[in-house]
Amino acid sequence: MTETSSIYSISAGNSGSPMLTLTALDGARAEIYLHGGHVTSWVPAGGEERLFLSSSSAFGPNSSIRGGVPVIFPQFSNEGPLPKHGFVRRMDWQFVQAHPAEAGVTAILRLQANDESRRIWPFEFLLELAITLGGAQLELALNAANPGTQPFSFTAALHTYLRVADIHTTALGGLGGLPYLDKTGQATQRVQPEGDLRFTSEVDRIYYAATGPLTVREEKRSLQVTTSGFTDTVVWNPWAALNQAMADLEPEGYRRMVCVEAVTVGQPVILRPAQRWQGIQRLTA
Ligand code: TA6
Repeated sequence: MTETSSIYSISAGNSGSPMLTLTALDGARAEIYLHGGHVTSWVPAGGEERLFLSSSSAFGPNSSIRGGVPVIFPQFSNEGPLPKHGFVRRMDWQFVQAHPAEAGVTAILRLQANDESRRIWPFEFLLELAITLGGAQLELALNAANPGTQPFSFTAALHTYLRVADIHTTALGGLGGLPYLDKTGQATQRVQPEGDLRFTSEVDRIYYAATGPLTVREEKRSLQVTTSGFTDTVVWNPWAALNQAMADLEPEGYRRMVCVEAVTVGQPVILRPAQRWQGIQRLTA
């Protein structure tokens, strides 16, 4: 299974699952499982790991990886009749190519409609994930196309798990004063007071029509999150009780993660035959 060039290699990752390693000339590095088209590690040039990956995560067929950047399509969460967060995070994507880019290095992964997807969702789709890294930045561009003859509508997300040293001393800037749907308990519409979001209990929020820029501030470092194409932002931390109930989230894992998600859920996208859509999330350390 090993395939190598100076900028990428494909080898056996956890549970023997095929894993692409991308390395830019400046040393920036990412690991991506073909299962789910799932980025699980990102280390900026001269920096340290910026993504959270649960040490209790499953990696096998039909499972979804807990951490990194799950690709959510064609349904965000339980907002529709399909399995929660859709199905592409559980499917094996195809590695198309990796090449040098102005910003460093880009890899392209692809997933298209197949017998299994048609049993769940009877539409023809083509997804491409372009992963570009170099310097202090990771850019993930999710491209969806409709090569079929029927229109379809979808919601989608890059469900990014950021690694933090301690959630108790982490703050998220860029959402102050905005309305959000609080999904902890009974879904309730609320407004965040001005200022940073701090974490003291479970957080599960959809900020509709909110796209940042956002800043994750920690005691010793910060990270900027920008998007284009996506319309909404979701912030999630399960906190202690839910963490305990999740077999694939390592003990106390909630302390070391926060999900800052680029999402399109408020207004589903309608793709007619031959139309394309693109959503991008950029992380800058
Ligand atoms: O995006 C936030 C969310 O929908 C939360 O409600 C929480 O359930 C999380 O995603 C994880 O979902 P998962 O299906 O991966 O356990």
